[in-house]
Amino acid sequence: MRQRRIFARLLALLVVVAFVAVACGSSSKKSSGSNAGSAPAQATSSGPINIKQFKYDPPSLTVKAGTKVAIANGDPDQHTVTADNGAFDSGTLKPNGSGSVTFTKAGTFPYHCAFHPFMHGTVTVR
Ligand SMILES: [Cu+2]
Repeated sequence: MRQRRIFARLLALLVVVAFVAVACGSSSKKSSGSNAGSAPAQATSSGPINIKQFKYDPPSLTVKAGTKVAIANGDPDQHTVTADNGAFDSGTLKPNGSGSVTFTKAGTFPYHCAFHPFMHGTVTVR
């Protein structure tokens, strides 16, 4: 269990490092920092969905119909990924546990956490 957590952190770190590398590569010369704080905000991702500190990361993602998306719960609390309209439901994700949800119908689906209704995310299925 503990190893899994460390692995998840390493993975997250890798993603960050990769992202920074790409960001640096695209603006190879150090121009005086006029674009600090305006990182290209990619609003969508194909997953996985990470839950940390009662937030979904990324808050919105776009997937093809039929995609199974992994969910990692990094909180010491249980969560779910539940479509507002009931189209999908991950079921309970245990504290520091994981699960998945398969998106079958095309459309844009706001979702929430059944335990914490203030938690919101959106998935677009194509
Ligand atoms: Cu929750």
